[in-house]
Amino acid sequence: MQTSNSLLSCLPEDFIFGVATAAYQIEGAAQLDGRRPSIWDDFAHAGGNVANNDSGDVACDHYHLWQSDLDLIKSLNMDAYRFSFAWPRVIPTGKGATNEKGIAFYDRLIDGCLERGLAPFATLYHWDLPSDLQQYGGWTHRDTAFAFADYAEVITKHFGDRLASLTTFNEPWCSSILSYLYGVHAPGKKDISLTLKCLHNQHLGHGLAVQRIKNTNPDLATGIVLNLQSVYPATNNEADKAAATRHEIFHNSAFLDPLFKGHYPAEFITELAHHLPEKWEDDLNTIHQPLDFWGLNYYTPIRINADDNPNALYPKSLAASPENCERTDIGWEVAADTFEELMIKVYEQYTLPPVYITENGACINDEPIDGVISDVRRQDYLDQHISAMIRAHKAGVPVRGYFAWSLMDNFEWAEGYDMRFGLVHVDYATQKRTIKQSGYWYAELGKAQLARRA
Ligand code: IFM
Repeated sequence: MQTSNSLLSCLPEDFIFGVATAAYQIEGAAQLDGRRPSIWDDFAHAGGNVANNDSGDVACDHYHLWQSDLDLIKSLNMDAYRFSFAWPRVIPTGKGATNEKGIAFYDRLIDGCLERGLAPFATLYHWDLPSDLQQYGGWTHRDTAFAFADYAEVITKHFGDRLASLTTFNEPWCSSILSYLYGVHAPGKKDISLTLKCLHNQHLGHGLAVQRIKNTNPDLATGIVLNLQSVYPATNNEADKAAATRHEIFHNSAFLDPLFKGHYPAEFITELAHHLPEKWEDDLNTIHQPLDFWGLNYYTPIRINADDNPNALYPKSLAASPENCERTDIGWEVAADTFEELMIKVYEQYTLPPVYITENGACINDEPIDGVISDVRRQDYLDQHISAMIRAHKAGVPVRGYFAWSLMDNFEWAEGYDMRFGLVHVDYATQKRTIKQSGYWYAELGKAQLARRA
């Protein structure tokens, strides 16, 4: 197997490498300088929703340590930094008045990126909906889509000329299906009807926001980040194959089709249209906006069995748990070939703009031994997946950049702080950062790419 470093010359010289984070996972300072609560503050504080009842109250204290964190990114030889704005820090009640201190924080952060030669790739929504909007139904209420578009305009007006790109949503699958159907993420509901309303209103919010961003700053590269599932039937039997197809429709096409084709999949409509908001058809043109790029977040494949429970909901699929496969410490299967296959397949099926791999990484919970973190399994994971991405590029996929998830260990949502995805270890008691072996390895890759441009 070729290593990613030996394959680097297959990429264009302007291909970028970066690291990614998200506001609620790293910033902390949750009650400081005018920030009001988000649904994640409420979900975490409610108790019983997050491992150890952890919360993002302090997280990595990046709100105060942002300068040394940006220095760290620079020391890893990165081209770019992907982060998200916290909506409740910028517009604390979700709509209306902006918060100058919150805006000043992102001014410092973005200027700090630019001073260090790091391209700022920003996300508007990485799941921290202002709680004041949730009181009125949050994403299940149509007004939230319009509040989101106003927020997009505020961000674009103030920061747009300094950003390398702006994406609307990070992984809308998580903020709709995982949050409203499986109840694993905030606000922790289990209701198919609310799920479909939330999913559609997020699509609408995306379309409205893209229009506002482009009206405000036509030059700002605009996109959306999807965590597409790479779906395989668990066996060769016909029922499992059919279930895998249904699963793909529900979990991938319900996002890709409206965004990139301007309609929902036919089977999805037959099965579920009665749960969509009234007059959903009228929104399709707004949802289907031209984009400059899209982002793909990829971690693991999913193997599917048919769910033969007569009461099972569409898509009547169950995730299988394959035996004897390599897994990361969060239990996710490692299979880099599936990443390459997904990238190629999605470009065969859709007419898409260029893609950035906006997240990819491994949960490996290795701790320091004598100050050294030898996270060999993360290094291997990254090497295999970057190699797979380069093979997809060679096969014609227009991939423009790769962001490792994550810069540093952080608040891993319902898993709290137990699960570590960082290239940099965080000691949460002291906030000490220690670059892991995988971080040094990734820094060498970044250095080799920089050297190609010298
Ligand atoms: O930590 C998350 C991130 O916020 C979104 N994508 C997946 C990561 C790992 O679970």
